[in-house]
Formats: sequence, structure tokens, C-alpha cells
Amino acid sequence: MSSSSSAVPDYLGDEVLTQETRDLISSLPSEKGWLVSQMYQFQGRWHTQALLQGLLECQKQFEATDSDIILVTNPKSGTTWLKALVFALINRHKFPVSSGNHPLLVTNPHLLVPFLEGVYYESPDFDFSKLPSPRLMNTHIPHLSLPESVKSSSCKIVYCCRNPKDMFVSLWHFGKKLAPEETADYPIEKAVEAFCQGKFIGGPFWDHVLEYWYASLENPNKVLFVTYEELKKQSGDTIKRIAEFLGCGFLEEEEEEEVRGIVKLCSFESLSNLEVNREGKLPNGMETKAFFRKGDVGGWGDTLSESLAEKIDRTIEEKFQGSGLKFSC
Ligand code: PAP
Repeated sequence: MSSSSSAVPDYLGDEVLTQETRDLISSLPSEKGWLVSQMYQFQGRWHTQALLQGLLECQKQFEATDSDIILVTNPKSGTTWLKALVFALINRHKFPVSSGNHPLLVTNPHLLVPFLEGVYYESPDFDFSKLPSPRLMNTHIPHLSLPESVKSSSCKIVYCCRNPKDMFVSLWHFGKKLAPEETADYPIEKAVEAFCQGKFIGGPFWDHVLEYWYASLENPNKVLFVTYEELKKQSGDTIKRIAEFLGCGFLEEEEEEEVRGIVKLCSFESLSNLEVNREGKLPNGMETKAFFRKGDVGGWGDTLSESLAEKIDRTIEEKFQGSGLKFSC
């Protein structure tokens, strides 16, 4: 797939690869993927060429500082939402949510929080040192492939996990919306099969989740593990937990109103109805509305047949057995 196809982000394309990336990928296992023409296996995970180049550059160049905050997700697990929530949270004194001119009202969350490997691919001259402190960034990079400085510094990682059936379905619709021609004839059965084999963009999904899950258990001051589902059901408590973890807990007197304000501002209903998120575009040409579809929990039933859902459930059962991690839907 090339970045010239209408609204496909550059980072799913393959046009601006360095010679170094070309040399590397020629030695890597590769697979034809759904949505992308070719995926490459690097450090045990499947990447698009562009995101692999972004990852390699990020590993080489990114210098984490102790005050950095890095949001991590598997694609379609709540990235946009988490970006909005944490941006609103850490900037709540600078930009009060009740002020009526909050940046989130006029700017898509992806433009407020840079996507590490995407930026290293699309805008290699971007200067991360110019971001205001604490720097807030996001990534899909697996734990084992994180830049060394992220692991060795005291920066904080907030990981958001989503139940795999909703995550798959979200990516399925995202791909179809973004690249209707490329994905039109691809059967969902084949995509589920690849997802369950781990041969899917960013996959295997279970390795991604489990690495951060265990990292959060081993080092709870460094990695906080939250889920899309708890953000939905216990929004306020989860936001308070994130705030405590980031060292910006709420004072008792500000707590209720502030938390409620952040939940409301960042809700699916609120963000998805803003002009900037209905009609805006990211610099790479992608429509911002592509990041807002249904935003609910357990909505996979309208896309997955019973047998496909069972297939994913069996994979979940097998791969997460003994981890202590359970998915409720
Ligand atoms: P990304 O990883 O490519 O950045 P991401 O934001 O994780 O994408 O995924 C979009 C999903 O989050 C969509 O889910 P759906 O397809 O099941 O509907 C989108 O609707 C959902 N989403 C976006 N913003 C919010 C929000 N504020 N609250 C809840 N869900 C949201």
C-alpha cells in the first residue's frame, strides 16, 4: 500500500524508507498482511515498514527524561481517549476544563500528544526537546523494543488495554474506512485467523499486553496498567488513579468537580461531536473522524459471528492463562 492512496496515513506506507531500513527488512521474516501489503517481524513483533523505520529511529535517537509521560496502547485500544484524558489531567491548572477555551475543543488529541514512532517516520526533524515539561507522548512500541532510556529513566508509562474482540473489530472498521479498495475483498475470517496467529499489525497482541502487564506488576511506580473498560465504567476512579500515579493527584476540594469536568470533556460524545474531530484532518491527510466510531464496550457482536468470537476467545484463554488478566466481554 502506498501513501498516495487517499487517506491512508504515511506510516502505513512504504515510500520514504532509508537504505538502512531497506537493508534490515531484506533480512527479516515477512508476511502479506491485511491493510498493509507487507509486514516484517522484528524483535518478535509484526510491523509495517514505515512504523518499523520509526521504531528503529526512536530506539536510536529518543532520550527519555525522568519527567516524561509515555502512553502505550495496542492500536485501537483507546489511544485517542487516553491522550485526551492525560493531556487534560496534567494541564488542568494551565487549561481549566471549565474555561470554555480548552485546547481539546479545537485540537484533535493526536496533535496535542505526539506519536513517537509515527513522528520519527513522518517528521524526522521534529524536536522532542521543545515539548513542554512534563513531555507527554504516546507509542505502540512493545515493551521489549522500547528505547533504552525509557527503561532506564524514571519516566512514567501508562498502558491502556482493551478487550481483544473490540480491539480487533475497531481496527477492522478503521482499515475498511481508510483503505476501502485495499481491504474490500479481504475476508474477515482470514483476518481473525491472522489476529489469532499473532500475525497482525503490532501482533501478537497478547505479547504486547502481557509484557506491560507483568512490567506493571514488577514495577508499579513505573508502569500503570488500566483498561478501556474500566475507563468506561469507573471513569472518575480510573482518572484519579492515573493522577496519583503521575504525581498530580487531586486535592480533596477540587476533586469532584475537576474529575467530572475531565470525564465530560474527554467523553466519546463530547470529543466526537466537535468540529475539529468531525471535519478535521491530521497533517498526514487522515480524517480525524476515523478515530471516532462507536466508542463502546462489547460492541463486537455486530461484526463478529459467534464462531469468530469463539476463536478469539479460545486464543485469549490460551494466551492469558495464568497471567491473572481477565477480559470481561
Ligand atoms: P489508534 O490506536 O489508531 O490511535 P484508538 O484511539 O485507540 O486508535 O482507537 C479508536 C477507538 O477508540 C474507536 O473505537 P471503536 O472503533 O470501537 O468505536 C473509537 O471510537 C474509540 N474512542 C475514541 N475516542 C474515544 C473516547 N473519547 N471515549 C471512548 N472511546 C473512544
